[in-house]
Amino acid sequence: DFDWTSYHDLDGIYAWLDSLAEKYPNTVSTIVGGKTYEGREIRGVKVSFGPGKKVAFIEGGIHAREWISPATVTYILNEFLTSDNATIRAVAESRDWHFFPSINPDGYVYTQRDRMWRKTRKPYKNCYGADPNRNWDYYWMHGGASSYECSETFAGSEAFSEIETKSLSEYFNTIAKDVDVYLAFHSFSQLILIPFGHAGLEVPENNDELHRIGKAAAESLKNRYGTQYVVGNIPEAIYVASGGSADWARGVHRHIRIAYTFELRDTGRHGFLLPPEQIIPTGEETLDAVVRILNEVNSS
Ligand code: 0X9
Ligand code: ZN
Repeated sequence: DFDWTSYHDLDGIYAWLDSLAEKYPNTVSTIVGGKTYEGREIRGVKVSFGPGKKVAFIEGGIHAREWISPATVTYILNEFLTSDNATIRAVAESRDWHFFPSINPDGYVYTQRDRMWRKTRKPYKNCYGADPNRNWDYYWMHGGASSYECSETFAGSEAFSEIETKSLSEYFNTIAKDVDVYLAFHSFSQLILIPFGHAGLEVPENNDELHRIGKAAAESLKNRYGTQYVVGNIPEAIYVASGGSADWARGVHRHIRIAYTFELRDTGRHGFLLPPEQIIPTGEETLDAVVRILNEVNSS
């Protein structure tokens, strides 16, 4: 049975998504957002409590080894469906939601054999895979990305060279006009990252708003267990990194004003190998942050 006391493999996550569509047929439908080099589907769910809502898009697992990301995304999805907390309910029902817990499925499957795998699994000359968070077509290869295929930050042979990012971006383009919030979940470092990541220090037109809401989210997150997050634009808070998914969403679809990339627990003690005992507390505090972001957006 699906729970948040251990990490689940891709089949387990996909079976759980199917079970949600069965259990909540009026609210949840499964969606295919794209496909992978090895022929898998990038699967997700659409959650809709009624017509006429803006869409919030949530992605996890773009980096295969960051297991807390799919676990947290599924945790939040489950709470939106089951919580009877009035604040959570109001936020859940304020949007349609697209949840994609694991958008690099080939990589995630491969981490069952090679736990520290990060990239996709398409073969290149001397090595496998591109960094799918360097492969999106917005300022592609404009800093913090490598053209060497064996690098962990290999940007791919061109923008959208990876079928995962290309197909998911095409899916996204079909819903983009209704999207107003984009959230990407990674680990680790406890950061709330604001676009943009490419060299040159471009900031969004609503940079101040993104800082204000990001800080409010970090405060709500901290209120649960004292976990401290740093909020900032990508180059200052972490490093220059171009071709990221949230940058593409915010940069290409300029009406999507709210875009963040979370780096979840921890700050390095366990790193990518975050113990499963921390899934639920991470899920709870991250839900607090997401609820705060939506509450801020909905009231401004
Ligand atoms: O390097 C990355 O892709 C992210 N850090 S991680 O340790 N999870 O690999 C940071 C992403 C920065 N975000 C964007 N450029 N959008
Ligand atoms: Zn990552």
